Amino acid sequence: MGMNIAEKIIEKHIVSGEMVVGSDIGLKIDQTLTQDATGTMAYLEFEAMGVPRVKTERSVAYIDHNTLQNGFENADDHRFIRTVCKKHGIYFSRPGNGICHQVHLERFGIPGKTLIGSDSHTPTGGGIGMMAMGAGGMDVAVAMGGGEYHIAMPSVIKVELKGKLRPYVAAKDVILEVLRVLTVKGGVGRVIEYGGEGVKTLTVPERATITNMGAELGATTSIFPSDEITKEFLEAQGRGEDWVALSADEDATYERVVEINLSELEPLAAMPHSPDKVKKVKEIGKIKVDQVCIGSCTNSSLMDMLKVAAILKGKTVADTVSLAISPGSRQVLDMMAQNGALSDIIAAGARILECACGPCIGMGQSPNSGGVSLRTFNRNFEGRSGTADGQIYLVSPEVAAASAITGYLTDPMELGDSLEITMPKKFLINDNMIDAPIEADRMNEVVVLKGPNIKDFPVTDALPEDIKASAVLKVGDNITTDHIMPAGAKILPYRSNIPYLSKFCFAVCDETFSERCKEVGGGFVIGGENYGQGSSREHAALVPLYLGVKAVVTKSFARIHRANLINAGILPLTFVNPEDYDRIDQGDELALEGIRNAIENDGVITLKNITKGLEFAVECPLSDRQKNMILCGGLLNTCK
Ligand code: MIC
Ligand code: SF4
Repeated sequence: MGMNIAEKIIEKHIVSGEMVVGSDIGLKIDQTLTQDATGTMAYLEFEAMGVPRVKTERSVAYIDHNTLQNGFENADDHRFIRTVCKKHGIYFSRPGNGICHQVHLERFGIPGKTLIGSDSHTPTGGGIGMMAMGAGGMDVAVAMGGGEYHIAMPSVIKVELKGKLRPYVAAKDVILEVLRVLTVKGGVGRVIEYGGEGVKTLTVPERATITNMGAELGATTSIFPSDEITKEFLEAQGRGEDWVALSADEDATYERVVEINLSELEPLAAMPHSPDKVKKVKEIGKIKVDQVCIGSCTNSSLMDMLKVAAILKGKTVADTVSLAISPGSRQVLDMMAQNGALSDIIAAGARILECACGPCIGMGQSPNSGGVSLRTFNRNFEGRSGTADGQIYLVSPEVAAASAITGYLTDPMELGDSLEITMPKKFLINDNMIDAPIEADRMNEVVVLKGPNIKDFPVTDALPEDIKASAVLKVGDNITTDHIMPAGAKILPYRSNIPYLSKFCFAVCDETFSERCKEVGGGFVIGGENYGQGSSREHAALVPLYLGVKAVVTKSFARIHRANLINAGILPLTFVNPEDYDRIDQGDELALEGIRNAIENDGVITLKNITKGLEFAVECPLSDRQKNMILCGGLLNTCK
C-alpha cells in the first residue's frame, strides 16, 4: 500500500514501537534546535545527563527570544549557552543572527530528516519537507544525547491545494483558513500534510509560513513535499547538495482530506484572542488600528519584507499608528539593505527592530491600553502582547502594511496596484554569526560559565500510594501555556529560576494562585478541553511541579504540554465522562486512592470528590516508558 510523506519519514526513523495510529513510537532524531528562553533549562538538563558530546547530525542553539538585556540575566544565559555549546558539540547562532526557525530553514534544514526543537514552531522545517516537531527542553536534551523522541503515531490529514493565490492574498490566509476549518484542537494527534496542484505555486518561505502556524492547530507537525521549488530554494542558499525529492505515493491514504482552492481565498484575520477566530478582513470591517507589528517566525522572510516594502514605498504610516518591523534573520535584513527595500520601509516611518522574536513574545512593543494591534504573528492569546486588554488580530504582511498606511483594518486587494515579487536566485550567505563547537578532543579547554540567576531544578518524588489534596484551581477550555506560565519582557529572564517564575504561575487567570498553592502545598488543577495548547515551554510543567501540583485533570490535553507534565512527574488525567468536569468546584477536597498501584497495573482510576461525596472515572493512558517516568517522578529521575 502507498505511503504518505509523514509515514515515509517515520518509517526511516522509527526505532521502537509500531506504526499503528495512536501507539507510542520512538524516533531517531537527526537534528535539534533550541532557543534561549527554553535553551538554558534544556542545556542544564543535558549537562545533568552527563553525555560529553551531542550525538545528533546537527544541533544548533539560537539566541532570539531573550534579547532585551534589561539586567544581567539574559546576557548571563547567552554566555552560558555559548560556552555549553562550544564544549558539547552544538552550533551557536549569536544574538542578532535571527529567529531560530527562519535561520534553521535558511541554513540547516534538510528534506526527509527529523528535527525536534524546544519551541513549538519547529514545524516551520516542514516547509522544506522535514519531519520537524516542537518538544519540551528535556526531550530535546535526551535527543541531543542520542535518545529516541517519543510521540503517539499520528494519523495524517491531507490538505489538498488547488488553484493559485491572487495578488494580496497570502500564505498566511491559507493557514488561517485551515485554522478556521480545523480549529485550535483539530490537529491534536495528527500530521497535516499538504498536497495537490496548488503546492507548485507556493515558494518555500510561503510553505514555511503555513507549516509554522500549523502549531496553532495542535498538530504534531505539518509537512510539504520536497520538489523542484525546494531544490531551487536550497540551491539559492548554496545548499543544493542537501536536496532530496520527497512526495506521497499516488495511492497514499489519509484520515481525511480538506480541500482549499487558493484562487478563492481572500485576506483573513484571526480576531482576539484565538488563532482560530478567523473572519474575512472585509467582514470584520474598517476598525481603527493603533499598532502594526510585522515579523515573527511566521512572516519575516525576505519575500514578506519585500511585499511590505512595495506596499509602503512612497507612503507614510498613518499618524495614529505605530508600525514596528522585525526581519526574521540577518540574511533577510542584509538583503533588504542591499536592494533598497529597507530604505523604503524606513522612509515610510516604520520602527526597525532587531532580527528576533521581539513583540511576538512580549519583548517590548506592548500596545496601548485596549489598543488594537495587527500582527503578522501566530498567537493572539490574551495578555501575550504585554497589555492585558490589548486586542490582537493576526493578519498577513499585506494586510498589515496596507492597514499601517490607512490607519484602519484594510483589505489590501482594495489597493489595486499589482504586487509582483520574485524569489532571488541567490541568497546572501554569511555564516559568520554561527559559531562552530570546539573539536571533541579539546572540549576540556572550555569552561562553562553560569550566572547567579541559574537556580536548582525542582526536586521530584516517586508517585505515592495515594494522593489527597484540594482542587487548587479550576479553569475552562483551551487554556494556553501563556496562561499557565506567562512570558514577556519582565518574566522571561527568569526561565532558569523556577522559584522566581512561580510567583507568576496562572497569574493571567488568578493572581492568588501561586500564594494559595504555597499555603496548602499544591493540589489538583482542573481544566477543560485542549489544556496546555501553545508553547512548548516545559516551565508550564516545572513551575506547577515546584508549587506542589500533583495532577492535572482535564477533558483533553495538548500534545507537547501533556508530554512535559509526564516528564516532570505530574499525572495528566482525563475525565472518562466529560460532564464530570462540572461536578468539581475549586476548593473541593479530592483523592486518588491506590493511584500508584492503578498506574503500575493499568487498573481503573477513580477520582473521589470528598467534599461532594462523588466518584468519577478518570484515565491516564501511558506507554511503558511514560509509566516508568510517572512512577519514578519524572524523566530526570528515570535517567538517573
Ligand atoms: C512562543 O511562541 O510561545 C515561544 C515563546 O516561542 C514558545 C517557547 C517558549 O515559551 O520559550 C514556544 O512556542 O514553544
Ligand atoms: Fe519567537 Fe514568536 Fe516564533 Fe515563538 S512564535 S519562536 S516567540 S517569533
